[in-house]
Amino acid sequence: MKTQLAAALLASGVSATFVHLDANQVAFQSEQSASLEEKWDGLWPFQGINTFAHLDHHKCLLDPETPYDVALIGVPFDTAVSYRPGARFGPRAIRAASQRQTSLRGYNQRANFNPYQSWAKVIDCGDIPVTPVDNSVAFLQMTEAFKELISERKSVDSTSVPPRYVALGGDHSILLPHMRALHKIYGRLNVIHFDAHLDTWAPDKYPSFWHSDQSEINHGSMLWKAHEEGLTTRHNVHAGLRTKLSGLEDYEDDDTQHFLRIHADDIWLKGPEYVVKQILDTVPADTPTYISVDVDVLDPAFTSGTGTQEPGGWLPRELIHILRSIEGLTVVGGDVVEVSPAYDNAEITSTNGAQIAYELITSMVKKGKIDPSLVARELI
Ligand SMILES: [Mn+2]
Repeated sequence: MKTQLAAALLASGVSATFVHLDANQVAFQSEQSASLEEKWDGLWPFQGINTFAHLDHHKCLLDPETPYDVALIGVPFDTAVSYRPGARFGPRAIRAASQRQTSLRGYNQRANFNPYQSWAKVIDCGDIPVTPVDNSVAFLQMTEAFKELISERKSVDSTSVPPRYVALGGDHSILLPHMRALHKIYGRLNVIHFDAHLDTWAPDKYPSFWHSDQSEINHGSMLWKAHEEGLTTRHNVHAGLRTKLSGLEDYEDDDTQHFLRIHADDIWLKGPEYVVKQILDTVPADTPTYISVDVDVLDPAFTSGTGTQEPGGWLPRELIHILRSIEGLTVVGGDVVEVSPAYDNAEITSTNGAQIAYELITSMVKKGKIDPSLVARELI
């Protein structure tokens, strides 16, 4: 039996030295000398409780003293959608799809950088508890949570710069509470908005006789609301557009909100470098910038699991290339939204969502610490 085992192991390339040891003897020796961490802390990617990329989990809202530099925060909210609901399950799906990201296998070859083994402490802050039965309460909860997460705590290495977040949605309206909190720190923000849709629609573009304050905010009007509230600059970009419109007057409304529009077809008709140049020519590199990625910017072939599909979208490799090409911008926050796993096939959408979050984290850590002069004076 032992000879057969040796022959099989040799055939598989295992060294002869190992083959000569008795299997029980190896186990015994290892038990005598190894620490608990050596023996039991080596989970395979498919094992363990799912945090994003196996990062340490802290309930950051319950523990304001936990220091960190960049964090993931789940926002399981989807009651502002106009079509297919289900993105409340996005954060847990993205976390499950992120399991092949680990600090040991976290090196991003496109960026030549491992965001999980650098200066920044990167953690998973869990989810914001959001009610699914009252949107006015939900937006209050999300806004207060983001304010607490960002305003009330300091990052590890700096007393003057708050930590940064990549939010895992949730429908796209979660951008608004995130930007409200960031605005209190940095003032107006440039927005780079990867999406098939404009999301700058005024609420009356959704035809309904019935109206209330909370019906102003939905996942197609939150950028309009952000502009109304003075959260955005004049240097904003939509990228990947191919939405159907009410008419060209939608673009006139969009113009008043100071967005440059890059259409989905531009990436193959004019090329990826055209898209990169348009973004970099519009967004000043050293001013606070928010990157929001609706996964429906990708073609439905890669995003069955989303709420409002639009045929003719980008390839994942194209989106990744664009994100890598704008990594020099000053990203103070971002999100990945509209992953809706009930419609997803074979975790394709959620795996793309996890990759996008990884690219955003890579950019935020690679760029380095935020310049304290960007933080509003009275907050230092
Ligand atoms: Mn959107």
